[in-house]
Amino acid sequence: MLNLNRILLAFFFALSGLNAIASDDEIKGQEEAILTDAPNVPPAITRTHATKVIVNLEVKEVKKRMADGVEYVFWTYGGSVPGKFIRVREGDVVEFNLQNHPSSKVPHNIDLHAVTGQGGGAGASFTAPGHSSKFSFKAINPGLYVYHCATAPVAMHIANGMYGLIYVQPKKDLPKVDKEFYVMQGDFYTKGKYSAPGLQPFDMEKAIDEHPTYIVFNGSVGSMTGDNAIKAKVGETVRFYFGVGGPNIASNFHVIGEIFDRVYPEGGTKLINENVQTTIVPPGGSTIVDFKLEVPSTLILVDHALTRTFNKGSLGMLKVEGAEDKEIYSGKQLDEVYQPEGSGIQNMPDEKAPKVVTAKTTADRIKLGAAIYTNNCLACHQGNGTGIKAAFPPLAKSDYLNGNKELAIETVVHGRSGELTVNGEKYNSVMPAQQLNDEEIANVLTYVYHQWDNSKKVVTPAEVKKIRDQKK
Ligand code: HEC
Ligand SMILES: [Cu+2]
Repeated sequence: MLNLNRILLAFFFALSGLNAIASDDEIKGQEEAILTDAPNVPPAITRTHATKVIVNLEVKEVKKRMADGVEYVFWTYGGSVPGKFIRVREGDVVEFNLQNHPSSKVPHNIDLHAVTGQGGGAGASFTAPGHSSKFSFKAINPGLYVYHCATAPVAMHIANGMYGLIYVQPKKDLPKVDKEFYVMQGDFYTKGKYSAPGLQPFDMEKAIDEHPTYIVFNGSVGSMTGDNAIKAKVGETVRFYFGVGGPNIASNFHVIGEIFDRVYPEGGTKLINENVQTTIVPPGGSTIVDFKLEVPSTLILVDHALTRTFNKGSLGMLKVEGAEDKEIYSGKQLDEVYQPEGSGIQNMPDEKAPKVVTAKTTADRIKLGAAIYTNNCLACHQGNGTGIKAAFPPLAKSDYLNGNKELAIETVVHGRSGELTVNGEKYNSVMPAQQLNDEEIANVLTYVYHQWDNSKKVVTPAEVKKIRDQKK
């Protein structure tokens, strides 16, 4: 008798337990998903029950800007790279409609890493140009998932931009933040070199060798710099939903000038790491990072494998405006001469000190200047003098440089900071004063003036000295 009672009791509790799950997971009503283009994220879902979510996503092959003067035919989910951000809630049933625009050249499909089922939906969504496919899945696992095309050759479809993120919001969502951003990194392979102008075709050989020409955030060089920079205010907390489409290159995601207060490694929802500088994100993987903005600055988003950032494009900016807090960050407090004893800068003459090579002709000056340029200027202003959009102004055909020799000399002698307009583009950064002598500055500037269709001015050491002396 006692046993039977126990069994009945257990049965009763089991039933009530089942009921609790059933009511939470019971599908009530339906709605169409709000889809957004990067860097925007759909609003948080506030409903507390599961529903049927209808996603309509259109695949389009479009010609778009890869970098200034460079175009590429991207294959997209929704018209841009990365594809539309999809947000659903844990427990929702998603009805997925994939349309392939009639102008597409090839069939496409979608493999969502949030799907439990054959191929993540790939087979069920295989869609010829001018057709539409439908399948549905239940979003059982919360987290941030990559989706991508899985039509052969898969790596090529991904290399052309076919990826995006789907966030399955946990029943109990992550803590609220003030602003959310959507960023994806991808590697691109073009026949021409980085920045080679015109419409660039895909290069399969470079892709197989994993030698990307471009590694960028949100589908192009400069997608989040200058006027496109994302913005927030001091005091706000921000969250990045960050993913890597690849196809091949993992990201060492880092924000210069901030620390991730919280990281949800690999886009999962269980583990939280705190106080992280750089987090690694594999192709086909993601991460969620949160941080509070304490002081105004321009934060720089990078792949910390830095030649990718300075030579292949993976650079973004988050402009933070608001009041300074000099205790958290003072800015420069001192700039004075440092000459430890025996450093020999003023304690001449030293027989062993290398003699300054003096150029006798303009040709000499240009030749000596070329080496100085490579060692002292190239890292920022680039080998071809084009600079980097919104970060380092161009020296090639620069109206600032070509317009006024004295200003150019002053820039190199004393460095400069603050707002500056070159060829109509605004810069607001810091150029450090160059530790070069008068002869060397004359040489490097003469070299620069004789490159890239510049105005062929000649700068002499006497002119440099004059400007150096003026500010003393
Ligand atoms: C660490 C990066 C860096 C290095 C190295 C550097 N610059 Fe600059 N340069 C800048 C930045 C940033 C600016 C814009 C500063 C501003 O916004 O006020 C600039 C501005 C200039 C300008 C004026 C703007 C223009 O485009 O005409 C000249 C000329 C110039 N630099 C020349 C040089 C030369 C020559 C060298 C090497 C001797 C050099 N720079 C090295 C970062 C750098
Ligand atoms: Cu495809």
